[in-house]
Amino acid sequence: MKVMILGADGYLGWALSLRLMARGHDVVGVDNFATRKSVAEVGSDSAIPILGMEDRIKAAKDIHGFKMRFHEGDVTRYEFIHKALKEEKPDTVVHFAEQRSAPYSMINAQHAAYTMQNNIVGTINLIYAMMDVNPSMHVVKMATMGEYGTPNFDIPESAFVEVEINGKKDRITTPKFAGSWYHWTKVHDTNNLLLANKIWKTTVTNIFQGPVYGTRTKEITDEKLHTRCDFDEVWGTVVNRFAVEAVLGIPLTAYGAGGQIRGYLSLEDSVDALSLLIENPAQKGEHRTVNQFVELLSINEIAEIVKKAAKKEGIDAKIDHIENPRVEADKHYYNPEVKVLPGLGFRPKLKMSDLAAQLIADLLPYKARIEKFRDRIMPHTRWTRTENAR
Ligand code: USQ
Repeated sequence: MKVMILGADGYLGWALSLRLMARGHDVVGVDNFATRKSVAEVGSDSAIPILGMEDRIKAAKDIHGFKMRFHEGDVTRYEFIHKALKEEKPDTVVHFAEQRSAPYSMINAQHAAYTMQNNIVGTINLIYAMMDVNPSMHVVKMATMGEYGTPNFDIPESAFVEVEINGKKDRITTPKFAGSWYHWTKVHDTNNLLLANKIWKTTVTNIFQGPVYGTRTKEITDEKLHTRCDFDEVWGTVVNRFAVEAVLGIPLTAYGAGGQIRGYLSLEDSVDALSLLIENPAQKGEHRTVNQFVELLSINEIAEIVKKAAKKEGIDAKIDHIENPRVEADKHYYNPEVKVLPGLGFRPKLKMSDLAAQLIADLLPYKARIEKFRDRIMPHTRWTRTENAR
């Protein structure tokens, strides 16, 4: 099938491009390189060096014989995305082309507004362009588990729930209470996609994914094929950050009491699950909701896993509980439902405890490179407004 990946230069986008080509799909990438620029803006870089897009595509051809086309451009420009869809006529569009960092969105008013504009406008443009070019296209949209926040109820894998208010019953959208401007952009996208489905019967898979970690997939067999791996306080996610901290000998930065629970999955499991959802599309006119993660773990459990893995690599990692720069519950109930992916045959391959040592081993050769960004590790982007005013 022909798949267009918006955000093909990103952590997931590049890894998924390789996986889909390995599975015989025709892949067209789209990206405006915003992540590269925004990571440089906060004075950081990927822990592992990555090639530019032209060289990546050449390496994928030389090493695996994959052929990939690429359009450079910004999905917030309607004419661009409309033209790309019209020219390529994909069966499926995967939408990853969003600002994906919660801390980045919390820096100040400009960063909050950029995140809102970039993410919400990009998705609206995709909806309209798809309706104009091919209304039955399958849109695979990256949402986030963080849309729900950490509610004191079981999170259903469903866009709607039934409620009774004053004795009257109705269906409402599943309640959400996200914890950053970034996470709220995803809630707004979800609502906009639900309206498109209601009025135009669009075909959508909306994926509520938890934080992803790791450096490898089956196709990343050569350093020329690496996907990015961020670790700084703005762009790094917790597991990759802990692994880098272990490599640098910095105590693992557990925020607050460390009882925050999220649903984690490895990069390999993420691209595996995404491929399944692409190859088993939503029914025509269906808005399919998918909760995507493998293990529920607390920050304290992750810190212990990384500490143990570091020991295998000869590193004696320490764990520090530092003041939480975010406003979030660090002791809470968390129980999201997961039935769609298992129903499609998704079987996770490895747990974090199996993979953490490999992640650290993959980062060790780049210790000198990462060392240059040591001062970008400790959190200074705070959710409290005054301290970030820049
Ligand atoms: N945390 C630490 N120490 C650190 C970094 C993070 O304790 O050094 C904690 C955070 O306070 C939070 C948890 O780890 O409780 C997860 O934070 P994260 O930075 O790994 O992930 P998050 O900001 O939630 O965002 C990431 C991706 C985002 C995706 C989201 C899925 O950047 O694109 O939507 O994971 S989820 O978390 O389920 O919303």
